[in-house]
Amino acid sequence: MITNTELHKKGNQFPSKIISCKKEVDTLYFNTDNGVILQLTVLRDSVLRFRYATETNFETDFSYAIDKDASRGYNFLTADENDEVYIVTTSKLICKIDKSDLRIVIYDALDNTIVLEEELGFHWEENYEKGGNIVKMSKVAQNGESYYGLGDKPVHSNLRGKRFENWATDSYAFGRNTDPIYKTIPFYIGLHHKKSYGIFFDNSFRSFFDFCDERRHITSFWAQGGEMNYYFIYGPKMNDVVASYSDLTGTPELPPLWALGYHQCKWSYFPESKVKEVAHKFRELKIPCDAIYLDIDYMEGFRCFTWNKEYFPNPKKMVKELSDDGFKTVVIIDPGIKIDKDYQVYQEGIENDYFCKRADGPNMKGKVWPGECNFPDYTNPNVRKWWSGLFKELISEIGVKGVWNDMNEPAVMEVPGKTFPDDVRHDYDGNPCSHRKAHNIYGMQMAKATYEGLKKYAYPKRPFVITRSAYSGTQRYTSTWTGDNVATWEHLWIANIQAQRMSLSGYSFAGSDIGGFAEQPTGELYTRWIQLGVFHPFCRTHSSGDHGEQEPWTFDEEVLNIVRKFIEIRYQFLPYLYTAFWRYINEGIPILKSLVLFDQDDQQTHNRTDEFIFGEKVLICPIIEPNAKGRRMYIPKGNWYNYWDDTKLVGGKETWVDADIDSMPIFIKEGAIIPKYPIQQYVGEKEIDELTLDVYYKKGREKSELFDDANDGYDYKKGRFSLRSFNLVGKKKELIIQQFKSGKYITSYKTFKMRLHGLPFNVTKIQVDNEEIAFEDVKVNGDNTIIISKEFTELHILEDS
Ligand code: MIG
Repeated sequence: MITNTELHKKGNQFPSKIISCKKEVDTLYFNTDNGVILQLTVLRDSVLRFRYATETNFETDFSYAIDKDASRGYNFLTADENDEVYIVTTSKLICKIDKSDLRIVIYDALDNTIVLEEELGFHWEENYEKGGNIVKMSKVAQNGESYYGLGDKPVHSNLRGKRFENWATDSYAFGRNTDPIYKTIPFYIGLHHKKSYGIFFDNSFRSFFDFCDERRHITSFWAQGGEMNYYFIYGPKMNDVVASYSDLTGTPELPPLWALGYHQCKWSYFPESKVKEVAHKFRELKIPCDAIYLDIDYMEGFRCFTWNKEYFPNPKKMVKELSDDGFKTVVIIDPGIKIDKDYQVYQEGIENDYFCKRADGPNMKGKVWPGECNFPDYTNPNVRKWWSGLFKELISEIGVKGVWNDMNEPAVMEVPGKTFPDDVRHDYDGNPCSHRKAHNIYGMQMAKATYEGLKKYAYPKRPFVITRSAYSGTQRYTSTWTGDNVATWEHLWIANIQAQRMSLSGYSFAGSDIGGFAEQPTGELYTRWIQLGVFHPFCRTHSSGDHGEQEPWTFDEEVLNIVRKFIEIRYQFLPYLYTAFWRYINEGIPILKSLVLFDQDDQQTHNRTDEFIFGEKVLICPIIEPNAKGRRMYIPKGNWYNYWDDTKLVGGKETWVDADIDSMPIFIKEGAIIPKYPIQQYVGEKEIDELTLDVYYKKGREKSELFDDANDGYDYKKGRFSLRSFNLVGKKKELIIQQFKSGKYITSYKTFKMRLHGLPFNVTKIQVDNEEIAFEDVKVNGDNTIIISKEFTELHILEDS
């Protein structure tokens, strides 16, 4: 293995002294005596980009990760120098570049403390075998520093003390600490002295991160090719670090609301009668469900864009019938195209030269489900265009609503490395390269092409895509799941960690195979998994099928009832989740918040793994052990209501929480206003004529939001959304709620049903917009419910003295 920081390692080369510096608008160029160039760009007051070239010049500046709409612009920028250093100052940061060796130290501009300090800084080793450099960077780990992020790594939340590799890998039945697995998100967050920053190493080659593993106080990262090219993102709030990273690499558009419902999947449901039987059972047993998936067996010999006519004689009719019953059909599409001269997709690929090639010319050939296959080069824009077009029939004719991209690491069977050989050629959008560079972004470009096809043919509805492999930025196009997990308790822990980590890594729309893909969960494990899964942005049961059944009714009556209850909870929380999604797409705020992100100043949160905040105000902690009647958990600072019985709890400590099999620890932050839908069997089943608001009294102030729109389509982009923000002010004998409205969308509901929790006084008077309302109209003191027009501006609930 290549090690980065061992000084003795022969071959490391370092920049020498700076001989010149020039500034062009927001970019500075530093040239060293031995020919190294540092390009430092100030993207924003808190975001700096560092790029290094070792020979004459830089590569073409091209990235799949960076969003074309990423913000640029700063309030303040000066460049200075003294005898030792150049000094670049923004309103947030001071960056000093050592004249003798190009090493960098970054300070917080407000208090002059060190945020990030280089150890060896940039260095490199020539790669005589493959060409180019192995590019390296090492930093000093500050006292008490912890590290987070890196996408789907199935390890403890704090990455300190470990080394990681980024190389997208099909990892059937991976386990705790397996590395690498499916995704490559080379973005981490450091936290020390209550300050947080991020590093995004935008290099798609195989890369490594070492957090004080090789040497105790050193953090380093390196890649087997390409440029040292990274972004430094300052917080100091972790929330702002993630938001800035999301701004840089993008967020998705809103998904159709049904995509946030419950999904049922298996490898595979076939024939048609089986699909219908499963769908029918959901309705019969009244378990809400929005989507059903067809895995590879729906195809004719695993040929993408075909149907097995024996199992599915009339797909259009089936999809229509499912749709009439509220089910959206999602189908799998893999990258491998069967080599079969009678198969049209293959013919088109050959005729137009769309497949990836080996270095010496022949098409890349590999075995996957259909047998010997060729693989489209999704890094070629023409290929992506062709691929997008292939979805026309599935989407506009047959009525499929979502597409599931699997095997796109890319996975190849029966070969060493389980993927393409290094010499395979890619277009890389006009920057031809080998698979060493394109591997980690291959799945992303496939998902992008799929998304573009769906978007076109689903219009004016929104597309839904899910991918297994991903690189930074893939969140712009598609949701994702965590791959082939196992039905074990350890994997329930992993699922929880991964969903949180993905959220912290800018990729909120993620979830695990509920119940485990491989092997068979007990009813208890399945129940505990559903309880967690309904609080993940993507919520789907999936299993490999060869280990028995995994539908909610295949365990026993008790499991069925609990599973139904929790899926119903998810459907009730949909407007709350949708609002969190909207904040995510607009502001880059992660939907799941690990406790460290929620309260980084509280040292207790730095090494927590299980507890997290769902949206803004709901604290969740799954039960991840068998035979539990509850568990110990950390309640973050603040006051919380137990969701189940409204008892109040003061945070800032560990505590035991009861949670028998039909329950789990759920707490609501005081002052929260949580919007809820009635239970529906699928999104849109009912016209919502009244929206419930669960109002949790707090002494003091709290702000909550509610976002609504048509739940599909693009009108929200033209201002046809409804955003309500609620200011709650609680006093000793009074509760005031003010509402501020914006947007042009008219919601279907006309009234709010407010359920008041934890009022410390007896209500004797209610005023809406300065008018008293009669008590007959409301049910206060009985079940503490008030029904009120959605148009109210100010509500006073009080006890008259
Ligand atoms: O080699 O399509 O992760 O979700 O059910 C297995 C069959 C291929 C792996 C995916 C899994 C899917 C399965 N696929």
